[in-house]
Amino acid sequence: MSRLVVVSNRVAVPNQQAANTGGLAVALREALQANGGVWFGWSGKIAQRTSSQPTLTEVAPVTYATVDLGRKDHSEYYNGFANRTLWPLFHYRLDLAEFPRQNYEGYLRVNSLFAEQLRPLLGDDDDIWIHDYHMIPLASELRRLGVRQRIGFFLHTPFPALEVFLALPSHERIARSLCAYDVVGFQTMNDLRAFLDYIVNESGGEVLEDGLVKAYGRTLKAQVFPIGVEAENLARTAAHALKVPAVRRFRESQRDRAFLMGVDRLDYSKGIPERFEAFQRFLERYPAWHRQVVMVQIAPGSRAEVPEYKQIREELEARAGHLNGAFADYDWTPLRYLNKGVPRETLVGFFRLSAAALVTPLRDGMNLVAKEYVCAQSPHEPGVLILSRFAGAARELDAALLVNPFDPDGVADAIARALNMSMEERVERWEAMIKPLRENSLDAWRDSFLKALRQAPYAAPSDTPG
Ligand code: GDG
Repeated sequence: MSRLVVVSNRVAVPNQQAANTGGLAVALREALQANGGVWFGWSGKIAQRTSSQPTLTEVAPVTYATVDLGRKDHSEYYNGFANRTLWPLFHYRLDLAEFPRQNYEGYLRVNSLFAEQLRPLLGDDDDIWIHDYHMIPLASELRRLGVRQRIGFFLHTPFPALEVFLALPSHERIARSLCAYDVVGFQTMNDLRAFLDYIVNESGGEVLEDGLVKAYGRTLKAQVFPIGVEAENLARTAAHALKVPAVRRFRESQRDRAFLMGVDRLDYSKGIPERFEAFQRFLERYPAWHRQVVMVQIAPGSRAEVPEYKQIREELEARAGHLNGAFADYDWTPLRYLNKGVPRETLVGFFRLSAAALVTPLRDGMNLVAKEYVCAQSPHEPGVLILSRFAGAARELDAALLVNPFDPDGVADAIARALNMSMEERVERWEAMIKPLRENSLDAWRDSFLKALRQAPYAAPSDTPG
């Protein structure tokens, strides 16, 4: 079996405090350990200058290769094009997307530099798996350097509808870069369809019956691979949840109150202000629930250097203060807003304890919180998932209470419905949701992507350009 090379913006180097040590990092590391390999990406450090070669950390059989970014590269590539152009655009926020050419050039420059630093680490039979919107041009840069190995790409975010994508001045180059891969993976059919729309209507390419794409002189496979979670592991952790002191303390402090839960990276795509508004509407319209219910929102900060993220943080502080000012009493605070992360065990414990979770992004590639929440429930007394129809997860979890996050009254009604739901209905909905989550676990997702990659090339020998 060939070696695997994983490339992602952040690298989970063992024994280093990395932002990225969740389930996904563990699943990728397992794949690397199976046959040996390399994990390449940004170190998370900002230096005076971008490193001229990667720092290598060997933890046999895996080599972790990380690059420090200079301030200008970090600002143009990461804060700039990745997080102020592609991220808002891919989440349908044209109002927030900015298109300075300098940032686009920085994005291409860093990708080309990554390609040059990765090239010498590659073996002839390696399979290369590149993750997410930060790295779209990497395959075409590697191909330019003569790399012929199989290269796959997985997009964790949505791929936007044609009319939205066309607003990107560099749409042609980005789409052409996607076609330099052998396999391009998306979270949902919606995302795949949007990409194929571009191929058919804009690239002059074609989509063949077996799902193959022919465009820009190449043949590749574009396919849906909905990312999963570690279902069994979460269930095991959740079963011991009440042993976690923080979880027990919280339960004791709330006596018999029902508890609603939200967990999101602090990001405007997650619909947190809209959720606070919906909770406020619920309190206004369902006064019988006053004192009987508490909502906990956990929102660790992210991308703090990007102005839109500072803004949303301030907005949430103001809204939380306003809501509690209007409704709290000396012995009841309806909204607990924590602008920090909590340990995973505690989080899973809160999932288990809560009556319902509000997962209401305005747009989300998948949303793992929704899936983790379901896995953490007790089979006999599960909580209710209130889920945005605009999260990729809504495709598989259609037995959740699906809501439109732009409609606060509708979400308020869903909260009331969740709190009043019979145990029989809760169990029925939960059983319908847990089944696909067990079948399409995180490991199964990883393995099916790698299987598709290892079946490349998809072109008939006579079709291969050059
Ligand atoms: C991108 C796409 C797609 C959150 N707060 C805490 C904490 N978390 C964990 C959650 C979950 C993860 O972080 C967040 O994943 P999401 O999927 O919800 O969202 P993004 O970060 O935006 O991820 C998304 C994903 O990639 C994978 O493809 O689903 O659509 O946007 O695992 O549990 N974990 C701990 N403490 C916290 O306070 N321990």
